[in-house]
Amino acid sequence: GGPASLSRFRGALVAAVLGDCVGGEFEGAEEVPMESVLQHLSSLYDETKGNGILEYSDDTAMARCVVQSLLTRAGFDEQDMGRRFAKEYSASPGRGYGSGVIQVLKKLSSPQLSDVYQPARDQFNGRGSFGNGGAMRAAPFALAFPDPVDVKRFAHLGAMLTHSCSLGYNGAVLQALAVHLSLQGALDLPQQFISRLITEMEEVEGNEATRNDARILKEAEKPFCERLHRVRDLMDRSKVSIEEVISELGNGIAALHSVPTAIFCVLHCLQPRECLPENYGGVERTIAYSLALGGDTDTIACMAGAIAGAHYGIEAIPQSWIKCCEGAEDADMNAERLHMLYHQSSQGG
Ligand code: R7I
Ligand code: MG
Ligand code: MG
Repeated sequence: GGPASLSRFRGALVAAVLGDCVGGEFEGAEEVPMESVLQHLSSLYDETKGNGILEYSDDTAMARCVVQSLLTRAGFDEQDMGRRFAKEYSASPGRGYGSGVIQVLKKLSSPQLSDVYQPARDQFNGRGSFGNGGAMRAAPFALAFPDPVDVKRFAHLGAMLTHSCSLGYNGAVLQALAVHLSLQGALDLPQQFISRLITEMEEVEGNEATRNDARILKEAEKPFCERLHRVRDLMDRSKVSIEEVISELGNGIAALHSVPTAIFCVLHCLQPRECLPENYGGVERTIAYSLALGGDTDTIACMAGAIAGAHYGIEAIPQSWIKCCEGAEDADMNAERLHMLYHQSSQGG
């Protein structure tokens, strides 16, 4: 489809859920042989196994709250979104949430809470979390707002409900921007895509809060920009090993060690790769490759899935995968609603 087509919206939201559901199998595994990945994925082509056998985790649970809140409020409402996170957590606490964020989610359910951003600020001795929990649920912001200024602003605020460290929320901004650009068809020109992300993040990271956090955590002055340059270096190379990707970009639970990695997975899988089956389409390649990195596989595959799905569209996703993953059909329906909201706002209504 063309820029911001319905197919791209559906692809983005559905592939994010698939990445989470199929990635759960390997979350936390240090090394994942591609053989194991392909074996795991082969069960998804078996139509008889349908009916959501693979459950989604916190990544999708929270993204669903973001979607519902954006749709119900027809825009960003921090009180509503915070309440939905808290309610979802108390209804299904066993979705594999990060160990720190649970405290925030418990505090968010308190009726006495006056500042909805305060619980997140109290995390990790007042520094806030740099985990990837803000980024893992950032894609819907790109599907709700056509203007990149809004995408950045609301992805930031939406992440701040749980992640107040700049290395956490800036990861969410980066992820939302990547989905935004991909929706516009920007992945047709990969070099330009990465350059635009770097230009955007130069501005996003050009402030005191980012410099402070980076200094305290001993990172480069603009941590995400630095990582995006590494992504560019890696994508220029003809051969890159999994080990190099892990050592250059990471595969961990910090946003800094997973969002640039997810972006790399998408870029690397734009073309067929020797290590991946020839009959795989782009979304399948991207998700399979993300899982083979090990580490935070559900989250990296979820984020890479959203970006890739926005590029290839829903037609690139096997029906049998959708049937096997809990919440994938819901995501498909919600994508249509977000598509309407997006095009309403772009008409100034
Ligand atoms: O970021 P968050 O929501 O976790 C998301 C991850 C995804 O992989 C999900 O799939 C799920 O498995 O969890 O949860 P947080 O608890 O905010 O952050 C995750 C972890 O990052 C924390 O439990 C800490 O181990 C680590 N972390 C920090 N450690 C030290 N200092 C995050 N921020 C800090 C910090 O400032
Ligand atoms: Mg998870
Ligand atoms: Mg995870």
